[in-house]
Amino acid sequence: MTPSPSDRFTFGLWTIGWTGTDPFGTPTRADLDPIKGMHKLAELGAYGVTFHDNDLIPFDATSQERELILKNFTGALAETGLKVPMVTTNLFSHPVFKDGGFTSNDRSMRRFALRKVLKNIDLAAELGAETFVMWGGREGSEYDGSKDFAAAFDRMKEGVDTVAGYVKEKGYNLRLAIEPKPNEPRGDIFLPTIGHALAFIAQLDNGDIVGLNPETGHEQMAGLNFTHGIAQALWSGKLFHIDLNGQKSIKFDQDLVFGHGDLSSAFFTVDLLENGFPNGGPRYEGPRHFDYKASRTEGYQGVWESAKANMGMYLMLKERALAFRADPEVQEALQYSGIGELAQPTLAAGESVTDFLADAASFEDFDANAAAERDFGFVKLNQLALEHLMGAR
Ligand code: GLT
Ligand code: MN
Ligand code: MN
Repeated sequence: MTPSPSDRFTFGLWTIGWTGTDPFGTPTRADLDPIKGMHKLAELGAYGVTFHDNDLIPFDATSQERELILKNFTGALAETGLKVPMVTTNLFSHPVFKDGGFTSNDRSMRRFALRKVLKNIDLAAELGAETFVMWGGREGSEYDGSKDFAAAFDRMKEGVDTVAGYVKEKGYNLRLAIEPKPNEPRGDIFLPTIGHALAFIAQLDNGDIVGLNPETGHEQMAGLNFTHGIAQALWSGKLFHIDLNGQKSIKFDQDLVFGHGDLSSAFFTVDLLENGFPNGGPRYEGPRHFDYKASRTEGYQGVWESAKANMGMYLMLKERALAFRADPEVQEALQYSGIGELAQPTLAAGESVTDFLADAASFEDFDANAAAERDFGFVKLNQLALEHLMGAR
C-alpha cells in the first residue's frame, strides 16, 4: 500500500498548510512553508500539488515578490518532480469578497474578482494545469431578501462564460470545474449540489469546457449520496476533477481524511473510479485529489500521517474494490440482481411507440403480481461488498 506518482494522488497546498484556525480558535500549528510541504508530499509518493493563487502568493504581493515566489515554486516542482494538474483562485478570504466574487451586489467587486481569476488562468496555463477549479464559497446569501436571484445567476453565468471564453481565445488546454457546496461560509451557497451545477452548466454559452469538481463531504453535507452524484456527472461527461475527503453526516464541513467519514460510501466511490460502471461507459481518468484538513489536534507529525492516511485508504479501498469485482460469487450476485439487464434498452431495437402500444405482453397481458414476486438479491450483494471491504473475503 505504498503510494507512487503513478497513482496520481494530488493535494491542495491549503490542505497540508491549514494551521487549524476555525471560527472558535486561533491556529494550533505554525505556518508551513509550501516548498517544504511539496518536498514532504513528493517523499510520501504524491503525484502533484494544487493551489489557490493566495496559498502561494500573498494577496498584496508586489509583482517582484510574485515573480520570486513563482521562481521558487517552479524550482521546487523541478526538484520534486511534482506536477500541477489543477489551480484555483481565492475569491473568499479577503473582506472585499464578503458578498461574493462573481455575484457580489457591488459591481466594482465583481470586476476585481473577474480580473483576479483571469490573471490566475494565465498562471494555471503557464504551469501546465488542465483543470481550473471554481469554488464559489462566498457566492450566496444569509438572507433571501438580500439578492435578486435571477440577476445573481445572470452574473454567475456572465463570469463563468467570460473565463471560459478567455481560455478558448487564448487556446489554453484548460477546462473549468465548478465545485458545489450547500453552505459554509455563506448561509446558503449558489450551485449547492452537483445537480444544481449540472443544470447551470447547461445554460452556459461556453459550457463545453465547463464541468465539475465534486467534493465527497459537500454532497454529504446536503444529505446526498456522493457516489450517485459523481456517477451522474460522469454520465454527463462532466466529471473533470474530484475532491476526496470524509464527512460524517449533515453538519459543518469536516474535511476528514478520505474514508474516515462514511466508509461504505467511500468503497463504492473507489469502486466506480477504479472499476467503472458495471456495464461499461465513461471512466474518470483525472487525478485523485484530496481536499482534507488535518484535524487541529494534530501537530506536523499528524499532518503527514493524515496525508499518508488519505492515500493509504484509497489504495486499500482500490484493492478491496478490485477483489470485489473479481469474485465469482459477486459476479453471480450481480447477474442475479439484474444489473446486466438494466443495460438493455427498454424498447426493442427499431420498436416504435405504435409497436410498443400494440404489445399486449408488456401491459394488457402483463401479470404485475407474478412479476412482483421477483427477488433482486440486493442485500446479499451488499453483504458481499461489505465482506470484501472488511477483508473477510
Ligand atoms: C476551500 C474549500 C474547498 C475548495 C477549495 C477550492 S477552497 O478550502 O473548502 O472545498 O475545494 O477553492
Ligand atoms: Mn470541504
Ligand atoms: Mn474542495
